[in-house]
Amino acid sequence: MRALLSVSDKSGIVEFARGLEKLGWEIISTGGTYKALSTAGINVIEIDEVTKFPECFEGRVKTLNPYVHGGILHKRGDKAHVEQAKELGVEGIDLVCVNLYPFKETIERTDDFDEIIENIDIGGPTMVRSAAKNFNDVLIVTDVNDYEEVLGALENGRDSLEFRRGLMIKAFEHTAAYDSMIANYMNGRFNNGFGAYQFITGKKVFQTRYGENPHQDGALYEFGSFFSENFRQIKGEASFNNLTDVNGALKIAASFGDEPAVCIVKHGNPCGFAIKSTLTESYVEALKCDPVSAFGGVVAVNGIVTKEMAEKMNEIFLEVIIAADFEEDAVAVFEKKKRIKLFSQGNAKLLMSHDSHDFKHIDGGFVYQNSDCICDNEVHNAQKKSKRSASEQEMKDLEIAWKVAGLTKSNCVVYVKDSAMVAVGMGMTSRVDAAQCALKKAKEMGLDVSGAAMASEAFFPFRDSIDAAAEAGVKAIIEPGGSIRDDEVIEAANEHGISLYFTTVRHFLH
Ligand code: 93A
Repeated sequence: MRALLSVSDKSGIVEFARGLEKLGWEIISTGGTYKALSTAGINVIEIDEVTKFPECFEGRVKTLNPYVHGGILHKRGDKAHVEQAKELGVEGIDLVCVNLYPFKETIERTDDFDEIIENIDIGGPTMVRSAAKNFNDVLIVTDVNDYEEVLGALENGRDSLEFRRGLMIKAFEHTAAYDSMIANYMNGRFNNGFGAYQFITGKKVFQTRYGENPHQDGALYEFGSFFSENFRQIKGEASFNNLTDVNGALKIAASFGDEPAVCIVKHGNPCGFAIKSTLTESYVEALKCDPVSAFGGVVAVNGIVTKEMAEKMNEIFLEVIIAADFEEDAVAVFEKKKRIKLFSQGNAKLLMSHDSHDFKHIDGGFVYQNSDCICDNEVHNAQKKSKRSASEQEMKDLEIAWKVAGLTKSNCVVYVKDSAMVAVGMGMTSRVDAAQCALKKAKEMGLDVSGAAMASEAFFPFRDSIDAAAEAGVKAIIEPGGSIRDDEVIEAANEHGISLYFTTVRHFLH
């Protein structure tokens, strides 16, 4: 049996080759891999001995050769193939171990286009695809973390068809991800970043128990390594719905830099948010907005959960807490609660991946766009349209309301008072319904909205929402502006003595 080892990432390769050698395998390698293995005292055949052709064009052509690809691709169970291989002097290659030129590391390190081009691997993916296609007869190893398992399988005769099929799928996922990364980079460099190739592939992180409903299958995929690096399941297993809710909560809680922000989400939308002087206080205030909805909700904490905070959170049933991290004795607080799930990012503050692309599945395809960003300066640069100016605290509240509104399902209206959300109406088919529904709920919760700031993620088409807000005592409003009835809206604000600001930016979220 012969193995071809050609790897850029050489970690673990010596041990893997040694293991293969022990099992009686012959080893063939390309230049750098050959050097690493022979230096370690392993018996290796250099690639040009097989190709009968020198590595050439500065290494661009090393393994692109019929002795290599014929050796991998011919069907061992097909008499004609075997005879032809014999005639042509093509010897079988039964295991291919390849990892590709480090394209990702290169684009992260440099803008030098020549260097980037040289780090597009051609021969590597070709071998991976050949071996994966012929998985019936050939093992294809593309992951450094699989070396031990592969050796174990070979040793114990467990390299079954099923095992090889698993390696084959991984191999095609690997080359697909590699090529989409290149396409994505080129789109970024030459096409203003606009291109959907990034979404063609993703890497499976884990299977969820089921999808949105128990009769659906589900899994988490990542484009890069965001979840592998920043998502730790401290207690419990993340479900499909947990992951989408965590996404909604995280985005809001991570939108205010290092501030001790806490966001409570239910079914993807916020039902509590606050930034107070400590995380515990923020949680307590956030919960007041809608404790009924918060029951079984998902809480994102922009910082580290302490024991004190955990005890507070443990007073009601929460389904998920996602935090930058947990202190050890904070985790212990939840030990006895069976159903609560704790996820952390292992950091000091919450992290977002900040994808520059966004897409949504529609039956038969997907719609694709650049990601929305609710920028800090949208509030700071907002145009004052009313006679009255917002106070410093109202300005802070407007900023919170504006950001939360931009990350909440349209139509939405958000009311914030003293840095805590006091009312929210979202996902409504009319804006005035969103505004009034929020107020109705605040009343039910016994919350006083007077003196609050209010934001709408898209313009108010009529003055009715302003009148309703005034009646509830709202003192400052922020919205994009741009309605043909803006004058009416401004007039209403002035009549009621409300400060009104236009951002000129709309943040629909459907
Ligand atoms: O330059 S290539 O696109 N052309 C080839 O024929 C080829 N064969 C293997 N890249 C090629 N490789 C890649 O070389 C492998 O995918 C691997 O990443 C790397 C290993 O080179 P070395 O053993 O010289 O370090």
